[in-house]
Amino acid sequence: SSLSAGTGGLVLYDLTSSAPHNKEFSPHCVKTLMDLKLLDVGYDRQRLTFTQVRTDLAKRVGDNAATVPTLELSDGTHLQDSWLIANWLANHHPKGNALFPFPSSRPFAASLNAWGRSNFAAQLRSLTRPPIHDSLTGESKIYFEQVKVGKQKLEKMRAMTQAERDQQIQNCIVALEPIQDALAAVRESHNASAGSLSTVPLWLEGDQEPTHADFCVYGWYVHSRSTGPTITREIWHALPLVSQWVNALNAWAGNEITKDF
Ligand SMILES: N[C@@H](CCC(=O)N[C@@H](CS)C(=O)NCC(=O)O)C(=O)O
Repeated sequence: SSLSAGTGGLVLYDLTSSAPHNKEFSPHCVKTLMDLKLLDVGYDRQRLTFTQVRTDLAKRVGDNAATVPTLELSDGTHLQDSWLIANWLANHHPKGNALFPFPSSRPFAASLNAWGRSNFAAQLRSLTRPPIHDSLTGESKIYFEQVKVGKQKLEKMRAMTQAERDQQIQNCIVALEPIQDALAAVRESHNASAGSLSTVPLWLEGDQEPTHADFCVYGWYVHSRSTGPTITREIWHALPLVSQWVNALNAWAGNEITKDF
């Protein structure tokens, strides 16, 4: 991979479940993994459990509230937060513009981040938390149950009926409708201007390559994968353009990234 002067010697601190699963399930870390792939930046990837984030990483960055993704720069400073990292890469990498190629790219990606947190995640949460808890071990499992979610809430999620689960799945599909609409709009404007013979755009901003906007949504797809293949398929392959987009991004991400989902 091509290292430029500004982006050499990077360390990415990323979240994982405990060995032997080593699952990638953090919606925010996925954005950074994909940003770095788009720019073909080399880095040392340090995959941490919740407990390691709360102890080792917090100590390293000198912040008890440390979160991942955290990017450590070659001068030892740290960028915590996927949005800050994306903007730093955009400003410091020679091809950084690819993350936010248009004047509308930052507001668009920011709106997708808000959609993820306040809209999609609210519907998905009760489906992902029990299986994520299952994939953890030791201190991380206890932390997730008692501090992050709460024992009673987790038990309530586990006790959901099939009908309640199906309702949550339907709510997730409804929450994905604006994404389907955005993909449809990109195609429409492509067909209006470029004609039907040129390649149909696959990505949310209609460009040749995916952009940070795509990664903001893809992070939630990866997070959904913790529910297992059946629920993932029900949610993400219900709407045809979203389904195509997911398949295209999985292929683009490649096995090195997708093997951990
Ligand atoms: N604003 C942050 C959110 C990061 C975040 O919430 N990270 C979670 C993992 S997805 C975390 O580090 N959690 C550690 C903990 O809960 O102790 C971003 O987008 O980077």
